Amino acid sequence: MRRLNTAVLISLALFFCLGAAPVNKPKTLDVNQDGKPDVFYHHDGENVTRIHADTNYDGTDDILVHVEDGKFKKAQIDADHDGEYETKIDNEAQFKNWVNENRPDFNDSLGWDDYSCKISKVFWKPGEHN
Ligand SMILES: [Ca+2]
Ligand SMILES: [Ca+2]
Ligand SMILES: [Ca+2]
Repeated sequence: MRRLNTAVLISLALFFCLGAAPVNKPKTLDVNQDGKPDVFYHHDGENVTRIHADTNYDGTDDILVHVEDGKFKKAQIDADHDGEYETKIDNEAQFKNWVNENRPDFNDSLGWDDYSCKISKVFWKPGEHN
């Protein structure tokens, strides 16, 4: 059984290394404009599927947002930055409030009203590059 699992894992690893995964490179956003991306938007070419962000700019992700079918599913937050996601929020409005209260810098990049936007609309907001 263990050997079988190993074989499956190796095949999966090869599969991802050789092709499939890099097709849709995550879009990134540099919130504090220090030249390093702080928010990563994974997408399937159309919808955002997952977002992770480093909201205290220490180089380690501390917010993970799961999006399913263009809708907010849940967020995991490492509010004390110890590497463990100890806070879970599965309510969209609640997450928005949390971001607004705790990470206002990220209101525009995380606290979205609508996750169902097509990827192109999400990234080229009015007033930004086109
Ligand atoms: Ca940055
Ligand atoms: Ca961080
Ligand atoms: Ca933590």
